[in-house]
Amino acid sequence: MLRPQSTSTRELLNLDGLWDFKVDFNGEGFNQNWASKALDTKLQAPVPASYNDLFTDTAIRNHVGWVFYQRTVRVPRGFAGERINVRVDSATHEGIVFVDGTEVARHVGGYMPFSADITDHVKAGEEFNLTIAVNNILTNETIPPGRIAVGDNGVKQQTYLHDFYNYAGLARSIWIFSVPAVHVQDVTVKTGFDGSTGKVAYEVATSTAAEVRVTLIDEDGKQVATGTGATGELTVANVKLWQPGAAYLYELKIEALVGGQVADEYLLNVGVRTVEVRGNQFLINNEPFYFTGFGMHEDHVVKGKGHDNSFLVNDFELLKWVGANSFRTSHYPYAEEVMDYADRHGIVIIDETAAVGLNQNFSGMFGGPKLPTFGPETGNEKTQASLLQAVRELIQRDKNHPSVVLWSITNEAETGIQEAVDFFKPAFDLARELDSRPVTYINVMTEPFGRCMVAPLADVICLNRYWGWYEDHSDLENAAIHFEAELKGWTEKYSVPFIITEYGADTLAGGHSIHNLPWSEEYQTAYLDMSHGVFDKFPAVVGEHVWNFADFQTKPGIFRVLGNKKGAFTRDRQPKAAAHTLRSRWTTLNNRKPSAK
Ligand code: GCB
Repeated sequence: MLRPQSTSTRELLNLDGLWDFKVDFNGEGFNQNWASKALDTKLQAPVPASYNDLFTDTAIRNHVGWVFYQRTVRVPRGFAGERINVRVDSATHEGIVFVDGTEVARHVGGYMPFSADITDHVKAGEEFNLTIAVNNILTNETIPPGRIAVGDNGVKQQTYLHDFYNYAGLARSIWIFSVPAVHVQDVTVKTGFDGSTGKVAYEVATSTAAEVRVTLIDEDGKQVATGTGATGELTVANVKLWQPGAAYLYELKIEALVGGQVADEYLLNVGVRTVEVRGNQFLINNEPFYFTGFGMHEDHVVKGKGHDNSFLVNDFELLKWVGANSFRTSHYPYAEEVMDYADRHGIVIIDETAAVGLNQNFSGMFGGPKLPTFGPETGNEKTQASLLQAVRELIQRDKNHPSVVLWSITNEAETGIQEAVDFFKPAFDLARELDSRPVTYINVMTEPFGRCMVAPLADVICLNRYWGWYEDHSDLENAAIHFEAELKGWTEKYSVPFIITEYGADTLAGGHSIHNLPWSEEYQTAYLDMSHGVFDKFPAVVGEHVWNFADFQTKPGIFRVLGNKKGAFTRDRQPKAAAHTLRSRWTTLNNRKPSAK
């Protein structure tokens, strides 16, 4: 799905701002047709933002079900004669869009965009009533999965098997945009190079038959290659590569022509780079790449998962300051603005679906009955179909980002049983059918190398390990021994690169201990030093992502003290001592392991 944009042939109107907002406490919003008239409410909610932390009313925060957002929109006069569309960058977890009370779009999956052609429902120059109903419910058939329980007090409760809080609402932008009747519908680029000659293979889909012309423009605005036809390969002399930490972006201008006249123009940023797994190395542009960085979250005070460009810039500034060259979109796809910014600033991304919590072994910790992870009431064919949809939509949305180097299918699923292979193999196959990037999954500590059956499906094995925290708590000497023994086992069994995608210790900023007691800043730094000492012994370990970049909000009712405190930064982005420890290690690594230098 192409991001809407404003070009010489396209108009774009952003609908961010305060919307009328009403919580459907009694489940009557659809029966009473709330979308067909002005919402009877005094509440307003900002878009983009999760709604949960905005209000003082606890019932809103804890609501399980639908909420309604509404505003009037005047269609700009300049949209006249064009196809008019509405686009929702995300609605967590299900969204239904109504134009003057008529449903025009519906989508399940809380972190993906969807759009609808509303030309037949609106008129340029006139107003219409736009309502978006949003549902936060997670079931065994959604990704991520969850379960609704009803307490003895008769109140519905949402449970789920991941620790981050289930923020909901319209956390990303809403747009209307116009495209000409004949327009560019999709474009896929694949890049490579041979010596100093770059290659940009492209494939363009148009709404109806049209001629296609493409032009590649460098950062100085100079045209460096042109092509015609819906598919082709452009050659770029003296190519400037997209490099981690040193991004270079060309602009690909794609034109759809009818009778020699330009009907539509679309612009795409293109970074020329290659990604390859060779033996136990991860190569970017044929050079071994060592991942330094974090698992992150879209998480901020008040806005929850609401996208905000100020926080975006500041988070990337902190990544740069600490020497991080990469991050993982744990545990769901992030806003498209984040992906674009990473492209522009040379930050490498492991791009993850929202398939987190497919593991009933965690039900003890998170609450809920202990059921089999895969079965009629839990992960079934419908869940699997949702996972495949998640993989398809992720790749469809993010395939052209040079920053994305690896697809992550799932985080910490149960993988030691044959049902897991049956469940996940189609998702690996689909990712490989849709794209050429390597594919990974994130292995949980309870599925070690002797047990996990999904590992053979992966091009890269990612390990989340908490030696010294959940195991060998406060005992770093034994943690080091066990960590090393485990990595030895994995790296002897599988000849692939390994990335430690989580390791971390909860830490109270300002907590100190001369004895390195857990939760102190001293313990967090000692824990990191211990872990790094272990990683450096293994050439096959090609990356380290600390859990987490910053402290974040968690599900109520689990063993967290006002949130997960494993951040190297606090929730308001101030450095703990660990951030300085990481900075001194990572700023000297320069994308390479010390042992590889
Ligand atoms: C994990 C999960 C992550 C949690 C983390 C923790 O293994 O992947 O979502 O937040 O552990 O802190 O327990």
